[in-house]
Amino acid sequence: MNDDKKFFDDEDDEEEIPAHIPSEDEEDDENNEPEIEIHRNIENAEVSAVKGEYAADQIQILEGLEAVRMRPSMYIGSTSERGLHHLVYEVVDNSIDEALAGYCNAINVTIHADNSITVGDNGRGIPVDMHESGKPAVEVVLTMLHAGGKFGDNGGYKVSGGLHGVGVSCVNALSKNMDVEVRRDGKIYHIAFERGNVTTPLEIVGDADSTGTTVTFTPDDEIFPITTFNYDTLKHRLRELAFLNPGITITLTDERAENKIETFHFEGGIRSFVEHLNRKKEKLNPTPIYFNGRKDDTLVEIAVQYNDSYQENIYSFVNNINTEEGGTHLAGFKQALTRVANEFAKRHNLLKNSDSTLAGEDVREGLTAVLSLKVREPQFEGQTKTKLGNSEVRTIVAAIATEGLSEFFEENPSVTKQILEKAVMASRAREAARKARELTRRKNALEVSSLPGKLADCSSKDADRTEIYLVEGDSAGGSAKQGRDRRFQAILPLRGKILNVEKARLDKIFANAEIRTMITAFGTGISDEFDLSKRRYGKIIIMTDADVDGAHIRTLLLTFLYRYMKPLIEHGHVYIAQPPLYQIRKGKNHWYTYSDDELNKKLEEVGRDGITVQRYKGLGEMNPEQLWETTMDPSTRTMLRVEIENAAEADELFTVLMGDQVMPRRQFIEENALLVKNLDI
Ligand code: 0RA
Repeated sequence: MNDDKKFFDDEDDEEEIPAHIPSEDEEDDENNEPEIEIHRNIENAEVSAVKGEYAADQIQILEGLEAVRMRPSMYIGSTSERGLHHLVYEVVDNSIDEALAGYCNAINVTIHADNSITVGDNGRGIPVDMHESGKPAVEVVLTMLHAGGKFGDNGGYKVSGGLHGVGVSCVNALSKNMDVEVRRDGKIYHIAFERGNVTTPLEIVGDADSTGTTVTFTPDDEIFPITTFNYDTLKHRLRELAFLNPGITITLTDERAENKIETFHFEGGIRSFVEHLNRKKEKLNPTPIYFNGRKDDTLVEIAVQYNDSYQENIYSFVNNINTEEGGTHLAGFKQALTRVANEFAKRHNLLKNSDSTLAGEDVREGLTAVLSLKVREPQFEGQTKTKLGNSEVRTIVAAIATEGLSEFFEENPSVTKQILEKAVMASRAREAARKARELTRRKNALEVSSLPGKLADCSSKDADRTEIYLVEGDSAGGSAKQGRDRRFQAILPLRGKILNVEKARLDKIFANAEIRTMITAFGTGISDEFDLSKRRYGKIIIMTDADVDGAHIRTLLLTFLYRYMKPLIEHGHVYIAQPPLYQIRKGKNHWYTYSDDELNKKLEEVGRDGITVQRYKGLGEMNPEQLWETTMDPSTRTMLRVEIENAAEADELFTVLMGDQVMPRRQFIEENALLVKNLDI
């Protein structure tokens, strides 16, 4: 009995795989000819792990939970909000494992009014029989670190304990209270804990006519500085899990808000995922390209849909873990796409002599793709342990993708031509950009100083201390230049509107003076050539007026930084200055306020008589001293650091704000009107 059959129901559809696949980029080639089964268009694809027989004595006991409370970050990454939400994912992953093993199809997550969380599933229920230690298995599972034995040696894909390899026992250790209810063998069992210690031993509390596990926990405020769960953060991950595991229905309920409830269930799996990612874009192929296949224990699913933007968006997952740093699976996919696209383009004469070949990045312009793999023993590498290292996976994915893409291209020549004509345009733009860039470089070499003339640089060269202010307009630029501390603060005044990079290719971007100036000043280069270590400043601070134009310029700048210098944002180098909206004067005293609320509070406090209130229409109305005092002095200013909580959502935000479609933008503005009421209209 092999449950994998559910996933691949056309087992005998074996095909020849081309032995040689050209290598993409730096990766080296492997010549072993893989035996890979290719399967396409399987409706309701379902992934099932091989079932492992469970026995209470298979659970290994490694260590107690004190270690987790002593060093929580070692187990859950951090005790920040990220770590807090990780607690929920850890429990949910266990339920997902039950689903992958074929025993569970419903998971309910509830945020209670007191910020406790319940995760319920209809799986087999955590075993309750006696373990050799004399304790019931459920107690062992919840109090001993790494007590697993559920999968592992017995087969199956280790999904739970994923990113940090922990388990529900860690959640227990870091919870003020935990209540676990198991429905199994016709009975309801209950056990309770406080900070990982049993407070109510396992007892039967009723009869059950179903099976499953319900875990309720309250994160420990001795461990987590913030214990408030964010609905959208949980929603995002649960929806992602529902896309990746199509058989499952996941609900999320928020009892803090008037019983907000959402259900996630996607029969289409990663096809629906790709449609979701592209839902606000103009599509080239109306239905996503979908294919899957396997070799030995490695299962591969890929969905692809092109849109008319200039961005590439590939999301890859291994055992439900988002491999943000990519890895061998991603390299294999890119390699296949580049090769298949070039073959098609040559055969259909889409390339002029001068074009030679399409580069990988050309073929990925406007690409949205989701890769989902199940790998038996994944090796996660990289800084955040989200880069797949297994070398055999590259060949497997390349072969499956070559086959799947070739077939789609052959069967859909007109859409494919559209896609590849876009790639040809991208290739020409890239070539033009390269020439423009070389021209700039040569010019720079001849000039005395290669830095742009408008830049008022700082004297320090220590990129950890220095800052550059991007300032809207020459007059504010003037004030900033006079008000700054020139030892470590540089000022770059930006004139007029900068280019909307969301609607431009690389050649246009290099032709834009304001953008060229920034690239030179920052020192890092852009896109593929970006090099964080070459940055000339530690902080890039966007300082625009507090009005609609200022907001627009700020968004244009952020769009550019996000699309072409993303690591600057990812590493926390990008900030937004917060200039005051009002100055209040009374006699010899003065105060600044940064919002209407704050203004009213201050007016209450100091009394409204005799008072003058100045509303700053723009930065230019502040003199250099005022600008320093309110916005630039590191000892008193407040700034916002720009963070990307979620790449997919950030991408969508920029698409909506800066892209072609008017309706989604209008909708966004309507939905967020309350948040932007401070804008000067
Ligand atoms: C250990 C062994 C088995 C299942 C589980 C744990 C399990 C854990 C969680 C956590 C949340 N929901 C869960 N569901 C199951 C295997 C049980 C068997 O073989 O009967």
